[in-house]
Amino acid sequence: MTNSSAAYVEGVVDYSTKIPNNVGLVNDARVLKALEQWHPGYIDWWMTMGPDGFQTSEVYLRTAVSIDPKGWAQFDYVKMPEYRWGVLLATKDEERLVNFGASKGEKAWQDVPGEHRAALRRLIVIQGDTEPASVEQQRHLGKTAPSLYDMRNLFQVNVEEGRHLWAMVYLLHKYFGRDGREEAEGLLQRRSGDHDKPRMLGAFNEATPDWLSFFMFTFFTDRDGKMQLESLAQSGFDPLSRTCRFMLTEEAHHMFVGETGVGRVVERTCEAMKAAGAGDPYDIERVRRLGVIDLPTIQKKANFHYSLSLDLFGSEVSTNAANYYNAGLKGRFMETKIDDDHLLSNAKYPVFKLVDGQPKLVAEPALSAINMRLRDDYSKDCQGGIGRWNKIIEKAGIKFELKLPSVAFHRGVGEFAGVETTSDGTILSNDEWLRRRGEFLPNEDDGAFIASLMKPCWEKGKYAHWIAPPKVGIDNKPGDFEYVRIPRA
Ligand code: BYC
Ligand code: FE
Ligand code: FE
Repeated sequence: MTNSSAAYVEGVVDYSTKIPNNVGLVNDARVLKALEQWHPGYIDWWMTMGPDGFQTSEVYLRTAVSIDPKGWAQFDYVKMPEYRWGVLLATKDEERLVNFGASKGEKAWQDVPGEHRAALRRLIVIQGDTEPASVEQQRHLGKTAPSLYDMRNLFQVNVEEGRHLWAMVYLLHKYFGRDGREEAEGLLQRRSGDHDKPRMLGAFNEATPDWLSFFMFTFFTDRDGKMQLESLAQSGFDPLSRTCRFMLTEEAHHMFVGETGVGRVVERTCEAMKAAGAGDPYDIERVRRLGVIDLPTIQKKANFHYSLSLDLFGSEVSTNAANYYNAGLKGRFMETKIDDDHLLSNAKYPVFKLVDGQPKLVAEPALSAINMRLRDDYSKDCQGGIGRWNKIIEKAGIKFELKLPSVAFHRGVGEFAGVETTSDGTILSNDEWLRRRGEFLPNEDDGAFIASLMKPCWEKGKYAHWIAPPKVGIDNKPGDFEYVRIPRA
């Protein structure tokens, strides 16, 4: 046979190098070496900060053998530290253009334009920082998994978030030279929730203490990930666009885990209420005695994760966002499908602002309101899932509706960072907020109750009492499939 470099075919994942990839690393000695040197630090991070207690378990995981849909979903048992984390980009479109901003109409950039170097590096580093952060946040959850099916989904999400870190680190090594290398090191140094070297964005320093939080996180926060990746997928910097397009195919599974996870919790609660003839969703004590999570507490968890995730969109009115757009670096959701000039020179966009102490819509220059627009698209996307959860409740004949809280509620970033409100956006004094906070956000009791349910259920085909089994297995496996093989201690 010929040497491996001759065998490299665009689009096919090359497993001959230590780092599986479809970017021809075999012909790119400098970057291959840089990534090989970064690899041990990554594994060290995975062993110390990745899933605690399951590094020798065999997990039924999905990996990519090629980037077309068929070659992508290959399943097999792997020990997570042996997972082949790789660099996978969507196929290159030679005709692709910069589709918005001042450089609109130019050929998409295959290299980093000098004047946009700092901004691009910053966007890539922020994106990269969230990926390992989420793995750190979720590292203790395996121990309380409500089933082997759920445990496997957690680990699938974790290894893919690890791969997303690889995706950003590849861009840093390939396109940013020495400072790229330093940033890649930094991504392994920061730690979620650490006092001295925290992760960069707020929501990624919060705890994910239980499985309902995990499902809410993958529903709400991974969905911010989806929206941010969608807008970076529009980037005029083509390698970033291609990277994000492939990541989005993985992201879909993360949101599936979140939506069906919460849906199954809701379903189980409704079933138990019906079976016991406990029709009042607000009789929390009674519902909890059934060993399931009451709907008002599920609402509070949603309030918490939605509000934290809204903060990830930055300020409603942002010059950073305007600059990124104008520079052609970060576009709008579905940019190329929008029918306008893609320059936003005179356009306006309605922004929710605090006017005379009340939340009101105010027309702002659309260019400055890019974050707000993406956030609105995000809220619409969230609303879809909420509607599907409500269908489950309705079908059970229970009078309760889950809702997204007001965008003014519990905010740490932007227009509403300085005020406290009820979940429907009525402004509260500080005293009232302190007194009523527990009506809107999980309080200590709620946390303790949920924690009391978090007992491992690792028998094949069995599910913890508080969550319904899924409709279908992963990879169409039967109900009693052993998704994770845990070695006996
Ligand atoms: N926490 O102009 P502003 C994911 C800072 S999730 C702390 O309002 P901008 C995933 C900001 O940096 C997706 N600080 O905001 C999900 C700025 O600092 P400087 C992650 C914050 O820049 C689940 C200042 O406040 N990807 O992938 O327009 C599992 C004023 O900023 C926060 C991205 O975010 C915050 N929440 O927008 C795994 C994409 N928000 O300049 C993974 C890349 C803002 O004063 N990032 N600040 O020092 C971006 O596009 C933008 O940087 C942001 C902020 C949307 C984050
Ligand atoms: Fe990710
Ligand atoms: Fe994700």
